[in-house]
Amino acid sequence: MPTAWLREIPDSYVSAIISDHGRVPDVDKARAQHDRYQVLLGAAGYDLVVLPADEAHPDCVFIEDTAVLLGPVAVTTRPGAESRRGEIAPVAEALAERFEIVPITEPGTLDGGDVMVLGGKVYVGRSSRTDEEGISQLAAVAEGQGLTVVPVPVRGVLHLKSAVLPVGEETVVVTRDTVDEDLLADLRIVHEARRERHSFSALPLATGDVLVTMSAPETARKLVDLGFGVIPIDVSEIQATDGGLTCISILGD
Ligand code: CIR
Repeated sequence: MPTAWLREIPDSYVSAIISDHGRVPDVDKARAQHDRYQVLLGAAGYDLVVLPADEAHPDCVFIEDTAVLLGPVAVTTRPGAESRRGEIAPVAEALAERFEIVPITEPGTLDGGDVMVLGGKVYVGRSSRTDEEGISQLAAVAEGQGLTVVPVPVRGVLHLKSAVLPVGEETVVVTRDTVDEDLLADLRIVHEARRERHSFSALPLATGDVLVTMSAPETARKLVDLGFGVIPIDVSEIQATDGGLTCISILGD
């Protein structure tokens, strides 16, 4: 049975890191949206492991940033934002029941939101949060499993998966002018609709359907036209603090 690891939203979520594009979130509404997300994952057949919130870590709901699953290994990260480094331990403890834990160590930094595993390749965003050393530590694990690592410099967005969203085995939705698309040459690229810039996020499910943000209907329509089954969900209060649909879970087989 596929498993989804999630983390509850603390009251301190109002103090999450917010970029210039963001705003202070409504915590009650964020929790209702997070509940709905859990219902949809459950309906798609995922076994849910929901870790408690940590008031000392306002961004802890963004569990994706804390670990990357690569086969039998969970690479636990060293987040680029210092205020987030204390999020790792409880996630590592939960994942240790199923995976060998390999940590990213100082001085490297890596956020899980910068890592996209697709088609036998591991694309890693070089961003304000993930540095060269973090990428090379991740690459050592990935290459040991026969996976090719493709570093992808990202600009104007927080993470690689803020702008390059996998929606299927070989298809990604890309926000224009954020990455060199030649680096994604093996993949089919669908562009985010121009008037929905930075509104689209997605999460492909084990069922083959794709969760998509309700704030990007034109982009969702492009996917429907390509034959994808899309399930819209409102995560406005997650997007308010620069999150998306991938970042609030870690999905495993
Ligand atoms: C942060 O700035 O770290 C959080 N407010 C948002 C993290 C989003 N994570 C993700 O997309 N993987």
